[in-house]
Amino acid sequence: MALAKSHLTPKELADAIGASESSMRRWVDGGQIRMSRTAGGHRRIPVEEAIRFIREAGAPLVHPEVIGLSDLSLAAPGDAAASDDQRLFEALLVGDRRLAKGLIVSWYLEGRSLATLFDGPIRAALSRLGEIWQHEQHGILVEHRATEICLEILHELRAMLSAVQAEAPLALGGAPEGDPYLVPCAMVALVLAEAGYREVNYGAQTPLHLLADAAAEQDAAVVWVSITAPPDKRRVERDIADLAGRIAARNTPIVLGGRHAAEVLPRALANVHLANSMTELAAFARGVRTVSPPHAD
Ligand code: B12
Repeated sequence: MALAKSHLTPKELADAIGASESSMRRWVDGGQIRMSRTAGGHRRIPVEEAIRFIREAGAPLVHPEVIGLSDLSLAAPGDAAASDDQRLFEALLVGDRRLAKGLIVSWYLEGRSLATLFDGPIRAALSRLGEIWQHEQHGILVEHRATEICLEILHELRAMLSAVQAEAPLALGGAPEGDPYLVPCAMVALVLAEAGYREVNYGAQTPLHLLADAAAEQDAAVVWVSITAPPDKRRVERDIADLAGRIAARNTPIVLGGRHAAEVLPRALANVHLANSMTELAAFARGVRTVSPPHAD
């Protein structure tokens, strides 16, 4: 994990964002920044809390290295003419892991939601990279390397999110057997974590009938399935209908998404929902939390 520290002193956060210690004291006293105390009584800021504050206050991170994010300096706006999509595409095209991470993490720290980044520059870059192999064989290597870099960045973003409460509702899911796509699954898990869910991502190639058992055992509030590979339509639709039927008794919704999800959407099942993007998923997740009291915080 890239974050060098789990906690910062107030002075370290002040240095990182170029603020004075008196401003920091004001924010702490005003409750804008939550602190904990060491056994010796010293004030410490959990690094995820520092990140939340930076995002919400729009504070510039002038010394990212103080919180272990030195790669962000690479992402300083360079070629003003290049769009975000283009800059990320180029970084992934040449396998520049540090720049790709610097770009995504700095956009996140500017306050952009994970869902917007996933539906926007990351999806666009992977989509373009996915075209290359059709013309040049080495495109396969480029695509594999870019996928691996994206997965690493998604793991790093996970570590930057505020801790989810132990009693938060649980969301679990994965992609069905025959579907090898890991990035969409990791994105779903992150969007749900950002929306305040505890999440379990079973990832690619998951037998769907096992999700029903897991949902019952773990009292899941939401089950999700990502369908990115062209599915065996009849089998996957039947598996989804079975899964939906088994979790319906507990009023658990199932949310389907992914480029081929619409093809396996069982008809007339009230607890099955289709979401076309991570942004729609985030809205759906917030909706479930507000209408289902047993799972609310
Ligand atoms: C990386 C990749 C692979 C990797 C995956 C590695 C891994 N372990 O994850 C590997 C190498 C395995 C692979 C294999 C193949 N691939 Co491929 N692959 C891609 C690529 C470049 C990126 C996929 C990705 O992760 N995208 C990022 C995701 C997040 O974006 P997304 O899929 O658009 O998802 C968005 C929405 O659908 C939604 N969403 C997704 N899931 C969910 C879930 C929920 C619950 C919700 C709410 C929303 C949601 O949100 C996302 C963000 O906006 C795509 C290109 C592309 N356009 O996506 C090709 C692509 C999907 N692959 C393609 C092909 C042809 C193949 C192969 C057949 C190649 C081959 N000849 O072997 C195989 C088949 C594999 C299989 N079993 O089906 C084609 C598919 C064409 C089609 N008709 O569907 C594509 C489009 C490339 C292309 N332009 O030709 N691939």
